[in-house]
Amino acid sequence: MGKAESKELVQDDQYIEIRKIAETKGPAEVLKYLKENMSKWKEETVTFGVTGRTATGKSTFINKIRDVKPNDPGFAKSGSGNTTLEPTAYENPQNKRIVFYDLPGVGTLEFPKETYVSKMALKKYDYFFIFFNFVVCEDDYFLVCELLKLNKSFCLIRSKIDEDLRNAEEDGKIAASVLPAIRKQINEQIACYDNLRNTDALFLISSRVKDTGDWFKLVEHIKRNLPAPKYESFMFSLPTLTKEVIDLKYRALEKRVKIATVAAASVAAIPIPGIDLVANIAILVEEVLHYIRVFGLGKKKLDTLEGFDRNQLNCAGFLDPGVDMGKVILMQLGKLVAILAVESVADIFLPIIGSIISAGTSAVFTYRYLSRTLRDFRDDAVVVYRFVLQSSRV
Ligand SMILES: Nc1nc2c(ncn2[C@@H]2O[C@H](COP(=O)(O)OP(=O)(O)O)[C@@H](O)[C@H]2O)c(=O)[nH]1
Ligand SMILES: [Mg+2]
Repeated sequence: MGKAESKELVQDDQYIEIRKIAETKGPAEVLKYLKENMSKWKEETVTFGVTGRTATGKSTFINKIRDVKPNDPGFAKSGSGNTTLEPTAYENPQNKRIVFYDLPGVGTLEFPKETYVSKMALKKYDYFFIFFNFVVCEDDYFLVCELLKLNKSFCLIRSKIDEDLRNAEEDGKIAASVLPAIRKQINEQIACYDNLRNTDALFLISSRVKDTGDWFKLVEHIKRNLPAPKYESFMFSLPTLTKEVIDLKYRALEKRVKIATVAAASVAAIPIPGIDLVANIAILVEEVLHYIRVFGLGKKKLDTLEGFDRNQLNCAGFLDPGVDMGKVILMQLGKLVAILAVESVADIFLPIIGSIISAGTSAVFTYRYLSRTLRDFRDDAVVVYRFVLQSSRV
């Protein structure tokens, strides 16, 4: 295991940089670099533009992707049939730097094509969702071409597929054939547009029925088209739209475990007696809190699930009011230390750690503890997701 991991780390740009800092400037600088980089995503702003004709499902989508319910602050009124007259900002309550703008549709009397690009300040957005109902119309295509000129990423969204699935059932059609048929029909229709032929940016979704549609593919498209820290920031505050989102989060957090471990090793290498444990516990508290938030396991969130027993979760020990996180971690660490054979941290992270310290047990425990906690919390997120899915089917 150690060897494969070492190889993986050597190829990673960030690790090459850490190694350089370790060799030239020493462990204190490594720690500083890591702390700054681990929270970099918090400073990222991500600005999404959501556009398309009235009643194509924009407002409903904007609520769904932020997990905002009808009585919550910032709920986007859906079904009003009103045309938005100016860009309206909807922040993600988990992270107010991630903003979805409901944009007026293009090609209306108020917003003719000629002035749309400048009036809407399209340049400021990172990514666009273009909603349509049955066909992609000339005005949608005009926008696509303008976005391409501006070198902006976008996707085409056909929403409400739960309705198609329901209708198909009523009509006695085979459910599995419904979505491929819709996709084929749309692809044939947009084949006349040079810039959309064979597009990889068409997604069929439902904002109403859980686990339905191309949500995962959509998130992957966003991943390919946003700079890494922006994507990370977006994804960390994404609700569990499908089970696969939990895995995406798990993989992104796994990378942080490695970084936190190097941070812990750097702390251990700073020759101030006593500081190592305190600083490492602080790193652990921060990480554990972060995992809880990312997986949507906070007490407030869980309290909204009627009838859910949170004591069944691995993270339950962290959710009691006024809990001392550091103490819980220390206790859990104590148990872990008792069952783990002490190995050298160099076995796990040879290329970097070798240049920081010769050996350090606290970094090993950081690695083992965080890996295990992350797996446990991922499993918790799956338990919660299954519960929500079950309740929505009752
Ligand atoms: N069944 C179903 N209805 C939807 C979905 N998305 C939106 N709607 C409904 O379609 C209507 C128009 O949606 P809305 O979000 O207001 O569209 P907007 O005008 O583009 O913002 C509303 O009655 C929504 O409840 C969906 O995914 N499934
Ligand atoms: Mg709307």
